[in-house]
Amino acid sequence: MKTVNLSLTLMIAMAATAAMAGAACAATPSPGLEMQRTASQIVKHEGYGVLKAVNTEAGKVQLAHEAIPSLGWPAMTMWFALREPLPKEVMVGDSVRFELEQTQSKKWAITRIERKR
Ligand SMILES: [Cu+2]
Repeated sequence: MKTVNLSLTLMIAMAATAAMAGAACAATPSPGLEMQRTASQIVKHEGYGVLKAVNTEAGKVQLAHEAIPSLGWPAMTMWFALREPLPKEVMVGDSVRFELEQTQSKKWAITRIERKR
């Protein structure tokens, strides 16, 4: 009798768990969950190059960057948006180390830039 009671309790518990799981799947994900997923997809890449020009108003820098293996990019000269203002000590002609990430609109932005020492 004890065994029957136990398995019945177990079945009820399992049914309840299944119902809860079903409800969770049917519910639309909360905005918080969506944000976490997006954040975990952002990958940072590291690059090196020379600062060629600065457009302060547009918040952009032109870099002659070395190849970036993590992106499969060859060396080239291009403009990048800056996430934050350029640090004062970084000047045109400086060798720099920078970090890049892709924004939600698929554009590349520099999240960190510093003089290479
Ligand atoms: Cu490039």
